[in-house]
Amino acid sequence: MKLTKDKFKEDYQRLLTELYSLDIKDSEVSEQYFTLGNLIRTYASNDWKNTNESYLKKGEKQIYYFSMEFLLGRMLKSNLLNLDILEVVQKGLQEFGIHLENLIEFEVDPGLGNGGLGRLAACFMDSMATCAIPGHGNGIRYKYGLFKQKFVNGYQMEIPEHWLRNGNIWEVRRLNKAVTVRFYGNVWLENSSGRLVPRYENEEAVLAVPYDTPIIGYNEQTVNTLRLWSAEMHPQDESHEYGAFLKQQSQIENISEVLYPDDSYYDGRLLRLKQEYFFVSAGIQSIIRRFKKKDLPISHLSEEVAIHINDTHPALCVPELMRILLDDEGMDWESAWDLTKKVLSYTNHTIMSEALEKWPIDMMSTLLPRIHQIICEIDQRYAADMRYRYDDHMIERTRIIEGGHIKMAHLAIIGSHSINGVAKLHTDILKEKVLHDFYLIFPSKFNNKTNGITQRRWLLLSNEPLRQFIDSKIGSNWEVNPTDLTNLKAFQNDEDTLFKLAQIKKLNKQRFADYVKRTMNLTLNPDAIFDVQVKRLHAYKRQLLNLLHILSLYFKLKENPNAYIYPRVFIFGAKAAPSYMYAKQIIKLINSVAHMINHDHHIGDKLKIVFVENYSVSLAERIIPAADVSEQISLASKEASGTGNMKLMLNGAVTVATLDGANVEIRDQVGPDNIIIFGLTDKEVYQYYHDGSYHAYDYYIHNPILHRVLNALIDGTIPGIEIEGQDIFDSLVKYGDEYFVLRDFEDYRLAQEKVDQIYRDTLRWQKMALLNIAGAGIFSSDYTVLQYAKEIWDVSAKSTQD
Ligand code: TH1
Repeated sequence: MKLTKDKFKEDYQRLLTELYSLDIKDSEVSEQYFTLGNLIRTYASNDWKNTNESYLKKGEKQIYYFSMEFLLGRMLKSNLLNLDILEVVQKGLQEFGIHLENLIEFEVDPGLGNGGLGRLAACFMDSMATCAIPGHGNGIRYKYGLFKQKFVNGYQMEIPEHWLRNGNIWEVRRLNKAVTVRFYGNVWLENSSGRLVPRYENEEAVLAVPYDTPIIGYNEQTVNTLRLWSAEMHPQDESHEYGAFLKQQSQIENISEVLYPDDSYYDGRLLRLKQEYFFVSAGIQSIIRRFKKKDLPISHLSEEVAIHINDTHPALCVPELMRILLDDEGMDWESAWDLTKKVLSYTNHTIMSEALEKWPIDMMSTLLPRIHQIICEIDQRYAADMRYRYDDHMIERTRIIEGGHIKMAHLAIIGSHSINGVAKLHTDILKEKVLHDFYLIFPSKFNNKTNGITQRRWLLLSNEPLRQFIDSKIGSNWEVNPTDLTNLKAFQNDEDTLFKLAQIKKLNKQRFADYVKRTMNLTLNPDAIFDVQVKRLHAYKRQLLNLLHILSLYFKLKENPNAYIYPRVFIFGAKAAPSYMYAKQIIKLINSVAHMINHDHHIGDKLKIVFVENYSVSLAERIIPAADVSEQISLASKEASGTGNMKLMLNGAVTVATLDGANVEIRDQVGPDNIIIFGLTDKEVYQYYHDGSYHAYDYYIHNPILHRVLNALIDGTIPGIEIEGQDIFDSLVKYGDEYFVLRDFEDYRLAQEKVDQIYRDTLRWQKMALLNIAGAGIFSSDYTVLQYAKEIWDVSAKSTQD
């Protein structure tokens, strides 16, 4: 938008006085923050209104992205950037003596997601608005987001995060758009003029109230909507006796109270199923109501609406859309089924079996009796349809209801026209292994959409020095067309460029070091290699492999204080699900090793471990620009894609990686010389599963370095980990080492020696860094959503140039 500094100052001064009856000089950060937030909203409000109006036209197909999680991060700076007023506002505030940075830091980071899945949804929101795709989010307005992590004596403690305490400047409550969602009760079908219609009794009605957040595109016109639903007491119930009222109120509000803190894990609790149906039903009802404003027959729904299911958590979209088409719209089964499949599409994000949702039949039939009926019918018709084409085993393996459970992935696949994986390798594994049966039955439904990240948050906002530097080399067109970053390749042998790149990295490392000094009172050497592993704590991601290697360096230095190791700072950030004991033990272990090494005066600057508390989007924005090395070391085949890997390369980190998830595509982009690959391949892992020939114990016995390191877990070397050390030791040495940590250890150690060697040659290292930045453009989520739009949702992005 066009805004001059003087106009901004005038607006700001007036609004602050209007809101708080104060002069700027007497205002505090909170007042300054809320004033700016309010002002940004008014600046965006016309575009929001116009975007919404334009979307009501016939033929303007709307995309709805259904997700349990939207991990947006702070929004002040990104809204300023996307409105293209960041600089004007910064300067205007400066003249009032206000530092924009302080207002940015004042905002609470809303943690409405666990990790990659939720952050992907947030990147997609930003990219859809930027690419002028009519795409909206649909989710839950959790009162408590992901817990706040604290370390107490090295153990993770979880503290509730009441992110709404100071209010939320970005949302609009729209009570007039509320809908009713029904649970429990009895249902039966009655004949009414030749048609079976459901009759209900004793249901529990919940009011779903939407809160809308504008999603501002970086294109001067589009403002899309993220609609999050909050559960409230239904007005019809407010006449109850007071005690009963309070009890029921808290039961109902429970539905949108808290985000389940599990990443890549299924915890089959009733409340979770309630949450899933709650936002699915509310979302679809509001979509249908909006569609009806277009005055088209319901059979046109698939021309006007696409609904995307982010993992299986919203898979109840299948029976819920069927319910509405059958019961409310009076369609026949076949037409409703055709339409449902045309509207819905599904993304699979994991092959980990413990993450696959399967709900007990009884739970479903009690909580959602009508939905249960519809699922049964879908299942029976599926089995009947297949009977002539496939044998009984195939049908049993693929049907929705089996062994007393409803398999949500099967429901999503059967009920939609598209299923995609999130990286090439992941999609291939789905097709060839995990979902092979379905691939045989529905080959044309399967496709790949490699994940992406928004270059706006992950470079323009969080790494201004690098942004300016790139602009000075290749101009700024890469900001809207990120594959233009490949133009940086022209400078790969330019010494001046490479030294400047090294300087920028050092500046970012110094900034992060200052933060660590301030918050943890730990001094870091900015000339050390900053080696980063930030992601959820999960056994398959193998933070343990990283830690065992650190211990090997430590013992090397202990045994030979003159051993020349290039100084390193190992940076960890990770939350563990509160009920995931093994992951929490690993946190305790990392903290204990950190304590031991950081306090060993003989080690000094050569090794440091920083385990940041409460890893979050805002912390990622601080850490990633300061990374030299990106640790992407999951067991091959387990990490569906990864997206931190993309953020880190975009900021010039060199990846140490297994050939897993999108690491494979990163290697293809940068070439094998600019990434350090190690470890088993997915094929080798499957071979081990097949022949059962992996014996972790042999590696413990035969590799002396590994032997020494593993013994340290149980011989008292590391203070304070008696129980954890033994349990982790046993998991690796005695109980099979599920994720092949010992198998990959030696290869990883050698890969890390390579890092140490190459880093000594600044020009060589910075050339790798440069080529990583140059190759990262293809991983912009702008391209990813454009592919979804064209190949799955069947909508074209409007040109943003007019
Ligand atoms: C993650 C995947 O583990 C990760 O590899 C991928 O990059 C990311 O999704 C985005 O596609 C997943 N997060 C969850 C969270 C839950 C269940 C399954 C997955 S898979 C709750």
